[in-house]
Amino acid sequence: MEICVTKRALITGITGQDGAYLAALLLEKGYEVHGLARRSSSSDVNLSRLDWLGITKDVRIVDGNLLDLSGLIRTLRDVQPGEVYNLGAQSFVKSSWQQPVLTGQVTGIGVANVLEAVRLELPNARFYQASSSEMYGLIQEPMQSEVTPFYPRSPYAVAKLYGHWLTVNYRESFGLHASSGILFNHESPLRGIEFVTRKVTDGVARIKLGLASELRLGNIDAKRDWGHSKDYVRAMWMMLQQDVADDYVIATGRTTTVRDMCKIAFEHAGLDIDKHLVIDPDLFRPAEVDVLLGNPQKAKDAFGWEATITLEDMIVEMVDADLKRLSHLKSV
Ligand code: NDP
Ligand code: GDR
Repeated sequence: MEICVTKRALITGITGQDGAYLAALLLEKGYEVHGLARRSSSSDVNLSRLDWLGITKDVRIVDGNLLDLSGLIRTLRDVQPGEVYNLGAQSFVKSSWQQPVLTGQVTGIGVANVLEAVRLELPNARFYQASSSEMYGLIQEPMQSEVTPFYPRSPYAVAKLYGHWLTVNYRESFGLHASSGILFNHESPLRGIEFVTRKVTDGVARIKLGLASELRLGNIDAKRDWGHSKDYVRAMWMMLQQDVADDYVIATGRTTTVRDMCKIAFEHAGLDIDKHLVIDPDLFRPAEVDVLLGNPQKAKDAFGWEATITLEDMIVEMVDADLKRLSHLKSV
C-alpha cells in the first residue's frame, strides 16, 4: 500500500456515497482528510455513511455549504489542502425538475464558488470536478468518450455541464490543475435510496422479508453503464496524481437495461420478478436519457484505470446489505 503522510485533501459532499468511499481510500493512503458538510436541524451532520465504513473518527468535518463563497475561502485558508475534490451536489436527476433553481445554484454555481476559492486562496492545489454522463443526454454516438458532444436532458445535467466547462475554463484561463471526471452511473450499498439500483435492492429485500409485496418503477427500458463507487473514487484520486490535468470518462464499457438489472436482484433473492414488479407511469421523467455507454480507454491508457467489480457482484452485494439492514424488521 502506498503511504503519503504529508498529503491533505478536502472533499465537498463527504457525507454522500462517493465522499464516504473516497475518504476511506485517501485515509488508507495516509492522507489527512477534511470534509465539508452542512448541518441540519435534526443532526449536526449526516455521518451515517462514514459510520458504516467505520471512519467517522478519522475524518475532520468542516461546517460549510457550496453556496457560501466566503466560507469556502476561509475553509481553504484554514485547511490548506493539496487536493480538493468537489463532489457536493443536488445529485438526483428527477428532483432537478422540481428544484431547477436550487440544482443550478448548488450543482452549477457551487462549482464556480469552489473554483474561485481555489484560484484566490490556493492556486497550486489540485482540483477534481464530479462531472457526469448525464451531460451526454440525447447523444448521437453509440459509445460516449471525451470528444462526444453534449446534449443535456434535465436541469441537473445542464448544471453539471456548466460545472464541467467552468473547470476546463479555469484550467485554460488560470493554469489551475483542474480535472473533470465524466463518471457514468456508479452504485454501492451506500447509494441513496431514491436512485434506481438501491430502490430495487431495498425493494427486493423488503419483499423477501415480507415487509412489502410490490416494487414500483418507471421506465425500465432505460439503459445505463453501471459500475461500483469503490472503483470510481479510485479513478478520481488517480486523475489528481497526473502531472497534467485533463478530463476523463470513467465507465465500464457495458450497458444494461433497468429491467435486466432488476432481474439480477430478484433472482439473487429467489423471487419471481413478474409477481412483484409494477410499472408506474408517475415515475417516468419529463425527458429521459435512454441509453448511456462509456468508453474509458483514455483513462486506461493514461493511468491504467479499469473497473474491477461487475454489475452482478455489485447488485448481489447491495441486496445482501439491504437484507442485513432490514432483517430486524422481518414480518412474522
Ligand atoms: P450523493 O447525492 O450521495 O452526495 C451528494 C453530497 O453533496 C452529499 O454529501 C450532500 O450533503 C452534499 N451537498 C448537497 N448540497 C450541498 C450544499 N449546498 N453544500 C454542501 N454540500 C452539499 O452523490 P454521490 O456521492 O452519488 O455523487 C457524488 C458527486 O458525483 C455528485 O456531484 C454527483 O452529481 C456526481 N456524480 C455521481 C454519479 C453517480 O453515479 N453516483 C455519476 C456522475 C456524477 P448532505 O448529506 O447534507 O445531503
Ligand atoms: P440517473 O440515476 O438518473 O441515471 O442519475 P437513477 O438511478 O435515478 O435512474 C437511472 C434510470 O432508471 C430509470 N428508472 C428509475 N429511476 C429512479 N430513480 N426511480 C425509479 O423508480 C425508476 N424507474 C426507472 C430512470 O428513468 C433512469 O433512466 C445518476 C445520478 O447519480 C446522477 O447524479 C449521476 O450524474 C448519473 O447517475 C450519472
